[in-house]
Amino acid sequence: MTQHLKLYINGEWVDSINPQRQEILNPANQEVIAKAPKATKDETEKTIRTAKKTFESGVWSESDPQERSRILLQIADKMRANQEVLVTLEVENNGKTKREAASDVTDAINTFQYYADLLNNPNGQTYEGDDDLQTMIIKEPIGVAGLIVPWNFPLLMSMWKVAPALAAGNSIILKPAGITPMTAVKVFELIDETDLPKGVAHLLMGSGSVVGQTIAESDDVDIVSFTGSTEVGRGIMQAATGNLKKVSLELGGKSPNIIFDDADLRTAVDHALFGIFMGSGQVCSSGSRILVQEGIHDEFVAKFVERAKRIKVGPGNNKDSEMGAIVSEKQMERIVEYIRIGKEEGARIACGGKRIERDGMEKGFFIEPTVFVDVTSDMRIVKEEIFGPVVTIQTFKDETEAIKIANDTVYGLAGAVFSSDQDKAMRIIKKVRAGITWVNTYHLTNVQAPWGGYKQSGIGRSLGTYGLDEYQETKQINVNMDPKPIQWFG
Ligand code: TAP
Repeated sequence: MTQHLKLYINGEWVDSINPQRQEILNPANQEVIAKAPKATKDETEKTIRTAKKTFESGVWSESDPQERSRILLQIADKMRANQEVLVTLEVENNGKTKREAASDVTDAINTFQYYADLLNNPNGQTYEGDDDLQTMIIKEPIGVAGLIVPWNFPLLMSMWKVAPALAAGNSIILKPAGITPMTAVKVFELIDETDLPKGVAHLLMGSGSVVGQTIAESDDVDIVSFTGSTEVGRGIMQAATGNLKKVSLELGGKSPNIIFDDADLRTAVDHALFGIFMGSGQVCSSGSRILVQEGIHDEFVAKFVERAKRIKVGPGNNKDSEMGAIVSEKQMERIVEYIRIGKEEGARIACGGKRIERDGMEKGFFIEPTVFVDVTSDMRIVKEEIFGPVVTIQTFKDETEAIKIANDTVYGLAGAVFSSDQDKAMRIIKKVRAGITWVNTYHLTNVQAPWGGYKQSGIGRSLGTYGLDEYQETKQINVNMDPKPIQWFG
């Protein structure tokens, strides 16, 4: 039976007054799994006002850090008890494999656990200055946090924002991507069972141009934290100028994966495959530009293509599937169009290049792992983010050229180097203009480490202590420890 989703406002599940519904599809077979409400501008504004009122009441914003920590742990515990349900929902709604979804759910739980633990640490600084002046530097919540997330990691991207924003004491409004609300709804059902005061956390489903835009524009929202495309991020920044709200942006990428001829080839091929084809390439930090040193190009391509051809593509809930569906027909068509552009630009397809419509995948959105060779830096497939299982392989002569090609992009999210010479690897990675980098590995990271990009890949950082800072104001309190006149005048 199709599930009818509701909005979660002020601690209640409510229908939208808008009769329109968004059909939520399983991208592996196009079955309708739910119908989601599309909140109106009025409903969004009303929710923002409620969030603001709750913030001003102090019920959460002035609560003890220990109390906030306890409730974050409640959420983590409830998610842990519902791990299987969350995995199933993520697979059904996003199309990713069970293995990928399970890893996302674990990481989401760890994010709550991490921020709960962080709240038990000492916070702030003190400084003893001249004239008996004692200065305290303290952190406070910002206010109402609007959290807007994309469809590629529906659960994880949401929880990377929800956990630190709540930890800091803010009131929050989460807007999931229109097509992937299922795991966010489930987590809010779990949040509803915890001791989080009503009115602190709200969930609004609806279109980006209505709900998202209203959040970005509102004078009553104090921070908008957005993950998504660079294009929409730019619009959000403009919309936020009215009240000069804080803007935190995690945007796109076109990340270089640099492989030197002294790298262990088997390891480099293996990690490069993971770097691009994990999540069907719909990952902001994907290693979508492989740069290989001249001497090993042919051998690398032969080995890489041989492995790419063997990747088992199929429905995410099939235990043999190694790469799942593309999230939507629209995204699949975008990827197919880029493959067409690549061919037109003169690049050569070494493998893949087509939609898969066989073996029970006829109704789903599946694309073959696709490798382009004979590419040049000026091609659109090398410059623009495709956000699918499509990779380009270029060559470079030496370190100088590797750096030049790697940094020849408007993005600066991620990058990797493979070499058995650690000194060289460090020299190169420090020159890659990106916020998330790897040496002899790809994608792996920790919740303790800040995540975000240089250049047009964003502003600010998620995770770690930096991730908490994003949702906090910093205040200095100066205390005169020996009050007496200073006689500045007269
Ligand atoms: P977007 O189209 O940018 O959508 C992201 C979110 O913004 C969705 O919730 C969307 O709502 C909403 N939105 C759309 N128009 C809006 C507007 N005018 N005002 C406010 N919100 C608006 O991205 P996507 O297609 O979902 O995701 C793919 C992109 O996200 C890729 O470029 C990828 O690189 C990037 N991404 C980056 C990261 C990091 S960590 N850097 C992580 C994941 C994804 P609707 O769904 O209703 O349109």
